[in-house]
Amino acid sequence: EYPEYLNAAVELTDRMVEKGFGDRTALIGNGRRRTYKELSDWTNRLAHVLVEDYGVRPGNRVLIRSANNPAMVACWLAATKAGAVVVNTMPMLRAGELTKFVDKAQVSHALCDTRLMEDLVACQKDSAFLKTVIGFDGTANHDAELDRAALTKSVRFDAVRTGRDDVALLGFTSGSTGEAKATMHFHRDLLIIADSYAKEVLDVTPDDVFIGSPPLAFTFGLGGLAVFPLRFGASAVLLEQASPPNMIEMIQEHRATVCFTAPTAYRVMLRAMDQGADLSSLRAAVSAGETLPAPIYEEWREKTGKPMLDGIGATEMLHIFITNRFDDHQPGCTGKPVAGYEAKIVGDDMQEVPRGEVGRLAVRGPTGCRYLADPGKQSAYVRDGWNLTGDAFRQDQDGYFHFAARTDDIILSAGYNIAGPEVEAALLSHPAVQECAVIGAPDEERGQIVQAHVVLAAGQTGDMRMVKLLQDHVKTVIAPFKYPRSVIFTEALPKTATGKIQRFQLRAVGTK
Ligand code: 3SK
Repeated sequence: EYPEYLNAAVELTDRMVEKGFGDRTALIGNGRRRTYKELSDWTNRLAHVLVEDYGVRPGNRVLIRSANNPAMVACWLAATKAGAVVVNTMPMLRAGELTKFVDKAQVSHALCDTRLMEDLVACQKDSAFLKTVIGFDGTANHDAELDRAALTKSVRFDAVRTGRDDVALLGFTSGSTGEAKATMHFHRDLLIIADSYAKEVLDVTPDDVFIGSPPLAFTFGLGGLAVFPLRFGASAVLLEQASPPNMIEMIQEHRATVCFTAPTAYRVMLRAMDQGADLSSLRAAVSAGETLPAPIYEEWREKTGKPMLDGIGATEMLHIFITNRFDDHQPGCTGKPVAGYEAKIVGDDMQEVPRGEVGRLAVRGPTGCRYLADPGKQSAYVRDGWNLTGDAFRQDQDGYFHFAARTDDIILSAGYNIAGPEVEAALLSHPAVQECAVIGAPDEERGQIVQAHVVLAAGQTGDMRMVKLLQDHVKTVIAPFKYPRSVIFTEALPKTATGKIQRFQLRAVGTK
């Protein structure tokens, strides 16, 4: 359906102006609003600078280092217009981590918010690849090298005539193992995720105002906070500090209609509603990145009268591929595949398992995994044309998909297969538990035992009485053999910068 030559950034900016959206607000951030016309002009000027002043050529890998703000979106679009392959990165990455990305992607140019230069300059020092680092003003006051140069350039730019199947984006993922892998995505992929998920499931209109917490460096954030709004003439509120209290304030200020965030933030929003916060403008609350506990789904529905849209995505697939719908949703269920995608549950032999049985989730559709320079990982992820996402699911008799665990979160204890997230959900249904992560810890007798790492709610004490209380509670909620034989109280759980719990870190501690 997409033309042979296609530049995704042109479709999201200049084309929107052509379609009559020029005067509508595209981006809100750092105290300013930018219309589609302003965004189109801004990105064209920046693209001129990249090509004429810094020699960016089609296919060059360009790294962007920034928090979520309109300037980061403008840099991403400008580099894409120039035919570069963009690597978006989060501000919290340190020099060592940046070096891994730069080396793996062979990054030649980096665009960096001037407030975040130090680690990038340290990374550039010894790099065989990164030759040019250009500062931009993340606050968009045009007070940095890139911005000053842009002021002298034309607002017209002939974007590079990229093919629809040319790589536009490298999405880095550390998955559940912590090892950095780069996934390649084409120009057309960036539009497909909007034309499938955002259109079919969210039914986005130009009146929508998007908001959320995931970094633009994470494809969940890039889709939800940039591609989806810009594809349909809607607006995006970009928050450098996306803490739940700030998000709550901004939802109210901008009457946001679509929110992308993780369950923990929704939990804080529910408490804020108890204190009088007005989140009634939200028509869509998208939850992904972590399993949505049924109690949060239920309470959201009770308080707002609307469902929370739980979905599963993967950086390898670019965005969400199985989801609930506004008119078709259940607690503890991820729903059905997004239009254009198919999913099935298979065993290790790739044969479909009977309905109701837990197995490996296999998915295929218009986007899919292409690892950069990693044939071993590629052939493990894509088998017989199906993407194996590393998730264990079951499909019920009516075709709905239910998450069981990450494949490596299945605990094998005394011959039983126990899904860690099921034990987590049981623990979370106890009011004393604020957050928890369940892993398999090595055990001589049972092979593994269920071990819970628990952050208690304020005012609770982590003593033996609490251990017994939680163990007994789990035994009343799920089959008693699944109870955590070991309970460890902790102040905080290890998480990725995108908020995913790093269970592999807890496992590593357990084996030391
Ligand atoms: O859950 C995820 O990991 C994810 C990754 C990329 C895009 C979307 C999602 C939900």
